[in-house]
Amino acid sequence: MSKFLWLFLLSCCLVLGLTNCQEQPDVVQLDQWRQQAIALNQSITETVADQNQNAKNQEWQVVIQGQTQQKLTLKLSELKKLSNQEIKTIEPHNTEDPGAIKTFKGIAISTLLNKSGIAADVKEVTFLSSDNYRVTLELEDLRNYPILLAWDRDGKPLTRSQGGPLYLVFPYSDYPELSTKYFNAYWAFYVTDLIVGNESVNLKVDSKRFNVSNQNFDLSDLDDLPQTTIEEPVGYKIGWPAGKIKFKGVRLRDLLAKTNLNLSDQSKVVVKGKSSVSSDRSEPVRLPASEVTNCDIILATKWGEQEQPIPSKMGGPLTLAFSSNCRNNVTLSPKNNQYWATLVEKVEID
Ligand SMILES: Nc1nc2c(c(=O)[nH]1)N[C@H]1C(S)=C(S)[C@@H](COP(=O)(O)O)O[C@H]1N2
Ligand SMILES: [Mo]
Repeated sequence: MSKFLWLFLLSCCLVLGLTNCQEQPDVVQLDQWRQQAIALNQSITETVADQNQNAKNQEWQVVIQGQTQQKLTLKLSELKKLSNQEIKTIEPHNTEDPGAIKTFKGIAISTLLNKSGIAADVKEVTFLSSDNYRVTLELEDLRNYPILLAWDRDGKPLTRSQGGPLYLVFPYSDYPELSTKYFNAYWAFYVTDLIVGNESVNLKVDSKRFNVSNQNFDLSDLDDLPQTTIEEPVGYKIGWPAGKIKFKGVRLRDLLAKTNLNLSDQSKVVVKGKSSVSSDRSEPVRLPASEVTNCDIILATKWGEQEQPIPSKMGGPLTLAFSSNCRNNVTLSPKNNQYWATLVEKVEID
């Protein structure tokens, strides 16, 4: 653990040192680094949990979705049949042999995007990992550089502790300019999803206990429900500016009222995101009925003064946000940022 912390501090110094030549890092950048440190620490804990999970897992797959012509789901074995592209590059944070050139094998993101087809106005692609880690790259860069989803390093499949089964790899050695734009933190481990551009809202509400299954809500359904605005410091880990942010959306309790679900005192409202951790982990976002009825827990569809839609880059189009009137419950504080769910797709009551 402390080894990782030192590595992080070291990498921060390097990044700070580099950017200092041109400009001071701004508050947003500093906050991003802070968030990344938190995410990194969490990922180490989660890797152990994931490794246990992995023993009974089916084959790893990647889903390409969003503003595509078709949604594609490809198993690792299918990816291997599609491509065997190689890049040779240094790998950041290679402590054993810094500067060593490694040979990665995988599939270029551009190959995947050609297969799925993409809408004309797409500008960026977001990569989601099984631990809910997220990075966003510009489409132009994915077109211009052989950035890979790699499964093999120096002839061996990438293990979980090496970022496998699918690891986002940048050809730093051939294109050194990539290492400043997409620094170490962009090398995402355990990639499960590519979100092309932005997605539209598609929320399922489900309860086995109340015999309600899969009621679907799109953005206009949610916009038709009573709207609430809160202004709070965000608890999201990745991609948000620091400070207080305005959120607009629907209170969870107003959504549930619409589905005719009456919560009992024992009910729990479980909020799930796209990432597999939100379903697999031992501690999903489980909200006690009392909090859902007594404080403002919001499914946010818009953010900021301009009430903009929430892009994939920020974990949109649907995120969970907590008003300060929820803070008497410690688990709901922004410090417990696991509860600030992103890429929300499902609400379950049990
Ligand atoms: N899936 C996933 N990938 C991730 C992270 C993470 O938390 N989850 N952390 C990132 C950050 S902040 C850094 S600095 C590097 C850490 O790489 P290292 O463990 O090889 O030092 O991985 C990046 N990739
Ligand atoms: Mo990091």
